[in-house]
Amino acid sequence: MGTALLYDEEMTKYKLLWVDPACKIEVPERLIVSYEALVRSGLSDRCISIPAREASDSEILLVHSELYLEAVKKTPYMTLEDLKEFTLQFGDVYFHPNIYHCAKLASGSALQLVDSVMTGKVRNGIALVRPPGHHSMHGAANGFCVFNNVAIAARYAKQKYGVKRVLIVDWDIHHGQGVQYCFEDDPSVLYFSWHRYEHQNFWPNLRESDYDSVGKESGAGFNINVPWNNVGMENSDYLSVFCHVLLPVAYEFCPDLVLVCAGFDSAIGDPEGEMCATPDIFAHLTHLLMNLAGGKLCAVLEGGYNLTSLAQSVCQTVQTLLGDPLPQLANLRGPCKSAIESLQCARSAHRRYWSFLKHAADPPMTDISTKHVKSAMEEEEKTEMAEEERCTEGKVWPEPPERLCPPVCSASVLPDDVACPDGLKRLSSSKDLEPLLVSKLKNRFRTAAVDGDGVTTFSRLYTLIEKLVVNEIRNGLVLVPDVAAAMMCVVQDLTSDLVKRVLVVCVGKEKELDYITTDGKVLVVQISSEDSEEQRSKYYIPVCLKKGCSDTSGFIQAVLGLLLPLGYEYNPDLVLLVRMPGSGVVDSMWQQLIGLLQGFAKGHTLVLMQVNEKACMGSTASALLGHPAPPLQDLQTPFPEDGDALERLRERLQADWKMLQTTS
Ligand code: X5A
Ligand code: ZN
Repeated sequence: MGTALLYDEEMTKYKLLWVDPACKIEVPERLIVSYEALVRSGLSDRCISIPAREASDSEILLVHSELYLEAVKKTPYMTLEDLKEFTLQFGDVYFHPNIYHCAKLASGSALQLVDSVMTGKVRNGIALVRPPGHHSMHGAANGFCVFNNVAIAARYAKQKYGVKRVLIVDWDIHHGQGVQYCFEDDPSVLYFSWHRYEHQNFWPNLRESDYDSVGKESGAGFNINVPWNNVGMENSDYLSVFCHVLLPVAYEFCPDLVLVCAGFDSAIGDPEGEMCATPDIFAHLTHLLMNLAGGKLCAVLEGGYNLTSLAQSVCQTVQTLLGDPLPQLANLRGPCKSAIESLQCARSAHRRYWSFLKHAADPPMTDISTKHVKSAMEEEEKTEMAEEERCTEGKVWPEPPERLCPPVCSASVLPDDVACPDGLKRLSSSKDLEPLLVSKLKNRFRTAAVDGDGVTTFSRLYTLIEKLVVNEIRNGLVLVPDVAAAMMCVVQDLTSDLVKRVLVVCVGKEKELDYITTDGKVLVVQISSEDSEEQRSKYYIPVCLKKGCSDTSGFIQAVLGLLLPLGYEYNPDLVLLVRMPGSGVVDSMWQQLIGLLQGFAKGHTLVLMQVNEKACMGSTASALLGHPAPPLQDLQTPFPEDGDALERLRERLQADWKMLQTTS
């Protein structure tokens, strides 16, 4: 199952034919540089190339009016003067004799992509198209857009494949008002958009782009706006909104298909967005959506006007769709004040519709929607920055680091009588452990456990860790007789010299965990039914669920709202995932967890399981190999006391972990 790439040079063959400062950034080179970057990096060769086609009239009419379609149909025959005149009735858009043809190809490309994903020809894919789509409306072109490619694709998927729920994630820096209008009263399509807003002072200056437009009638709750009231938003701001707003709702919604309005004007260097998130953020945004809908994700290009930033961002997105390891994001310091206000407002506007947001705090005291002028806080936050530094032409940023795939994706260390799951490489030989290490191990286990087989297992495990560290192997699955003991030994003996920071995720009960160091070399997050109130270390974080790990609703809430932000801020070099025997964690949840954790430490995850838990080896292996996790269906309403406790835990930890902030 691969990744589809849709591209047709024909869509580079229209351009602005007169002077219009508002439109001069929408150039054919946008598509050319994006595609060339994919070719140069070798990524396009790894994709399955799918031909574009024109969308038919009836497909365009799924979203647009007959009157509008008939009007656009005439544009290929218009004179320059007629085209200018025609253009004037719309906002920030231009027409060209070939744009109608390109617009049909753009929409048709999105539909070809949906077909490829829905028929199982590919797992996911991207369509590089011009003109973009998300601003165009029922009867109007707008914001460089002629037909609403993604909206048409959503209706098409519902009609042709009987898709019940579509999630549209619009990470373009402009509000896709066309998409919002199309699905406002439709609970089968959940639309999420963040956008530069500046209290309605930024184009398209709509009141209805604010966080309080939540959808109408039966669609109430299915439209999520996160307005950015400042420029200069960074990686931390974007990830915080994903962890604390989009993902909880997306998991509760449980889509059958994910469509992305993939605009890259939200990246650093873009003259429209003026934001500061780096191109590698799109690797993570993509990754965080790839375990929804069983991996069925279609990205369709929208904006992106800094050619360098655009090309890099497109490559990061495609490389992630292909399953390559994620780049590490260093120095995430939490969202800025203005971002916290925005996400707090969005959370509170939606808490009545989504049980996963039920415990969200009230909106901040000063209701940000009423302020159409910059607050003192916003003035202070960004104005001391020299205008020149904000000026995007002068912005520089390092090229995203190379994302090298280790020669081996997944390896296993197993007792000799246990069969190795398909696709995993079994480690069977290993060099002898240093005597010092052996004596340490023997000491730890005091007697029986570490002679004979024990030493062999641990020497193989040590070999595995060494190979993870030098990027020879991406991840591993280890079966041991005693997970609790093995965990202590991995953390305290095997990794201490090799790895700077280990994130330990412990699923289920284990008493001794709090003995683990508190010097920051290890961060432990434990999810269980055990209440250990007395624990207060920054690096030992017990999460208690009333019904334990078998409560998938509580579990996924903890993962999205706590574990992910903590992991991003901690930025581990290795993730150790420990499955305590009898934890009760549901298989699909377990796979989701493994999938999501692969966003950390360049995918270096080590899974420790007890030998008698062979039953879940297959699903563990599948997740480690990068197969999408099955959706978490029929989630129950979480226990209110668990939501409360999680919220309190987050509040308590906010002083130490800025990525947990959701209130100002
Ligand atoms: C698709 C897109 C932006 C239009 C900006 C007009 N459109 N000022 O990014
Ligand atoms: Zn845009």
